[in-house]
Amino acid sequence: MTSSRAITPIAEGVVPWPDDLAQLYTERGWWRGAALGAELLAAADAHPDAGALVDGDVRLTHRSLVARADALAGRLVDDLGLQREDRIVVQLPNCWEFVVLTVACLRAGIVPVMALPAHRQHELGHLAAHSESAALAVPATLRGFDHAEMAEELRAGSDTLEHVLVVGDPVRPGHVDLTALCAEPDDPAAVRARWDAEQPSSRSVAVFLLSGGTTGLPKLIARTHDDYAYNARASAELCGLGPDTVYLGTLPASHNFPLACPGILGTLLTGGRVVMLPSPEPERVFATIAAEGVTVATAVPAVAQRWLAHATEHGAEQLRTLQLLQVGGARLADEVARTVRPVLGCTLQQVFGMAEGLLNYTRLDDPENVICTTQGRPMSPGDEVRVVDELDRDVPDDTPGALLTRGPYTPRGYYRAPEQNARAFTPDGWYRSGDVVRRRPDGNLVVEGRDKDMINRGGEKISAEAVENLAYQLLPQVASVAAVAMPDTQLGERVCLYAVLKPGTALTLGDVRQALARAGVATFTWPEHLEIVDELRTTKVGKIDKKALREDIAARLPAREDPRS
Ligand code: J2J
Repeated sequence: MTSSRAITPIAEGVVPWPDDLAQLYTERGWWRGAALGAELLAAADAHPDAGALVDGDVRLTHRSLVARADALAGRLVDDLGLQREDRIVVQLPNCWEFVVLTVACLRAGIVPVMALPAHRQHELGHLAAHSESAALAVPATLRGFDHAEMAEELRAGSDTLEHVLVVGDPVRPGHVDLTALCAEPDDPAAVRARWDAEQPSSRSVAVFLLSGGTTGLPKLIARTHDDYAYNARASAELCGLGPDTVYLGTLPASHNFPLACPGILGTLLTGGRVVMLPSPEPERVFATIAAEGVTVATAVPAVAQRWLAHATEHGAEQLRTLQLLQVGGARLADEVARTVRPVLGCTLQQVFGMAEGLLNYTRLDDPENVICTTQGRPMSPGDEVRVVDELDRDVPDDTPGALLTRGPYTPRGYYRAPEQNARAFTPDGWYRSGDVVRRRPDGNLVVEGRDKDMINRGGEKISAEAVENLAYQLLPQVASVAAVAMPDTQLGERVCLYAVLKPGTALTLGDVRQALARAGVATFTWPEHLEIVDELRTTKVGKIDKKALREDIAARLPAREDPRS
C-alpha cells in the first residue's frame, strides 16, 4: 500500500517565505489561514443550487460538485490507500472530472501535479519521478492516443506509481474508473464532516504547477493553500467575477491561467459557473458561448486571433453575453489588441502572468490605450517588482530591463531544485522571471522581450536546453546543436533546430522527429524546422550566439512558402 513507500516529505523540498513576511501577508488579509478546499466549500454553501460546472451533457450544481469531491477524497484514501501529501500526476483534458479531482485533492491534502494532455512518457516519467507520485490520472484515449497504455508503461517503470485513474472507456483491468469514483455520495454530510475535521494546513502545498521551461526538464512550482487561494480570490475580485459569471475554460485546465487567474478556481470561489471545453476551436467556442451565456473567456494570442478571424467572417452575434476576454501567455500585438472590442464587442484584458506567481493585469476600466498597448500591472499591493540591468541595478521607468519579483503568491524557489534556485532566484528571494520589460510611469508594464532561453509556441513554453539535450542524446549524427525560436504568423514562435553534423553523416527534419517520437517526447516541443550549418557562431564568452541564429532564421523565412518545410 502507499503507506509502505518511503517518499520525501514535501516540506523538505519547498523554499518557504520568510516568517516575517508570512506574518505580514496574514495581517494584510491576503493569506487567510484556510485550506483552499475549505474556501471552495464556503462558496458552495452560499450558492448550493446554482450551476457550478458544465461539460457537455453533465451539469453539476455547487452542492453536487463539492459533495462529489469530498466523496472522491474519501475513496482515494479508503479504497486506494492514498494519504495526505501523496502526489497524483493529473493529465486530463478539460472535463468535469478534472475539477472534481482537483477539489478532492485540495480537501484531502493530496497534491495534484498539473501535467498537460500533450505530455508523453518523457515528460510524465520525469514528473512522476521528481514528485514521487503515487498515482497518475489520464484519459483512456485522447486524439487517437492511448493514454492508458502509456500510463501502464510508466507505472511498470516507476518505483512509486501504484494507481492509474482513467476517465473514459475502456477502463482496463488493474486501472481505476475515475468517473465512477466521482459519483455522488449517499451521505454527503458524513463525507463532508470528515474533511472539515481533517483540513490540510494552509501553509502546506496545494498544487504543483509546471514551470514555463528553461531547463532540461520541467521544474515543479509548489503553490500553497494560502498563496494559491489568494491568487484565485484576488484575481476574481479584480476581474469582477461573481454569481452571475459564466467562465469558459478552453485552454488546458492545468495551466495556471485557466486554473486560477481567476479561471476555474476563481469562478467557483465566487459562486459562478465553469464551462469546460476541450478545445479552443472557434465554431464550437462561439456556439458554447451562445448556448451557455458565457461572460468571461481566456485565450492565448494565437487563439484570440482565430476567434477574431472567425468573428470577422461569420459575425459576433453569438458572443452577445461575452463581457471580458482575457489574453495572455505570450505577447499580444497592439494592432490585434485594438480589434478586440470592435470585432468581438467585449472588453479586453491583457494578462502577463507566470506559474511562478506574479500576475499583471490591465484593469477592466483602464483607458483603451492602456488595455491595448500594455500588459498591465501587478495584481497585489504586496507584489514587489524590480526592473534591472545586467548588474541587477534598477533602471529608470521607460527603460527596458530584466523583471525581478517577490510577493505573497510568488514562491521563493522551485521544488527540490537547489541548483536551479541558485540561478533563478536572488539570495534575497527575488524570482528572475527572464522577461525583459519596460515600466511606464503609470506603473503598467510592457513586455519587450526576454533573456531566457525558451521558445514560446502559442503560449506553450519550450526549453531550448531540453530540445538540445534530446538532440545530443538521440541523434548520433550531430556534433553541435542550438534550438531557437523562429517567428511564425500563427503561433508567434516555433522551434527551429540548427545543427552541425559529424563528417560523412546526414540528417533530415524527419529523422529528428522520428527520434523524438520514439523517445516519447511531447509533439509540441519538436523542432519544426532544421537548418544544417557548417558551424555555430559563438559570442565573445564562447557561448553559441543564439541572437545571431534567431536573426538568421528570421531573415531566411520570408523567402520560403511554408516555414514548416
Ligand atoms: C508576453 N509574455 C507573456 C504576456 C506570459 C496568466 C497568463 C499567462 C501565464 C503564463 C500565466 C505574457 N506577454 N501577456 O501563468 O497565470 C510569458 C512570459 C512569462 C511566461 C510565463 C497566467 N504572459 N508571458 O504564460 O508559466 O515570458 O504562465 O514569464 O506558462 O510567459 O509562462 P507560464
